[in-house]
Amino acid sequence: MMTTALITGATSGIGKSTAIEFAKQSINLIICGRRQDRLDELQNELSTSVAVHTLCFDVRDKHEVAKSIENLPSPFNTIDILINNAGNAHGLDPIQTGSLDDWDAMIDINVKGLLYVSKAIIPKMIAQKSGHIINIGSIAGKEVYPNGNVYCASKHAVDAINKGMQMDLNPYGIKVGAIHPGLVETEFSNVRFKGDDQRAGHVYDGFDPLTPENIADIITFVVTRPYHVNIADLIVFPTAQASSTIVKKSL
Ligand code: NDP
Ligand code: 8X3
Repeated sequence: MMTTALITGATSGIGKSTAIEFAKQSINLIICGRRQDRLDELQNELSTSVAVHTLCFDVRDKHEVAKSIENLPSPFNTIDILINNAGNAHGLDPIQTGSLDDWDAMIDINVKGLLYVSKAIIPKMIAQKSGHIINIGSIAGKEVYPNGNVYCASKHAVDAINKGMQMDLNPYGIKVGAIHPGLVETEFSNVRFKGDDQRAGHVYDGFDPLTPENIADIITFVVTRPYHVNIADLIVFPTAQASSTIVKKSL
């Protein structure tokens, strides 16, 4: 049977690695992001093994999100798996000096964007009487760390939305689960520190962080379980990490 996954934030990091892993499992792909050149490159790479469709939209634009998903051509209009992954931290500042623009970005992308995409896809899954939604949360959605304030709030919201989706979609046989990574070396810190790549690199100094491939591997495990098995909530740390603030470094 043909399986199709829609992955948001597939131009980089966890989303891109997940697309690559899914292609190895013969899962057809709808890859999303704002950078069309990167989507095209990934489509070229993966379309030798699976069918790949690209959707270029900003998850903040609810009309664009709805239109793009509504107009998906066959066979991509049947979506079996949704990976709600697009998101980032913007800034790392104490609450008293945090930027309103950063706060807007995190709430609009990580929370409202996830909702807009879900809203467009859930009715399709209800009609199909099946589907699997994986929400990418964070350890920041389970605990709060200094200067993490609004990013942590956005990921706590993802945690709550995940639990709400589990309850509300239960009558329809739709699987819902969240994966909450600790420190993963992607473009995440480059975005958080607004292109200060030196500062971003230092986040991962002195220990072995998770790689996006590690998380993609786990997401692939989760989506390949039998349909009656739902991995509902999963925290993944690098071995060096015990909490948001406890990381064993060799420095
Ligand atoms: P990256 O910065 O490498 O990837 C982020 C992805 O999100 C990109 O593909 C980007 O695509 C997409 N994205 C960001 N903003 C938007 C937007 N407005 N509209 C559409 N797409 C958007 O980071 P990661 O891979 O690390 O992050 C993926 C998820 O994992 C995020 O939700 C993050 O919070 C979470 N996470 C990350 C951890 C880490 O340590 N790296 C740990 C825990 C959770 P484009 O720019 O092309 O739009
Ligand atoms: C990303 C991990 O610790 O920077 O969600 O919040 S952390």
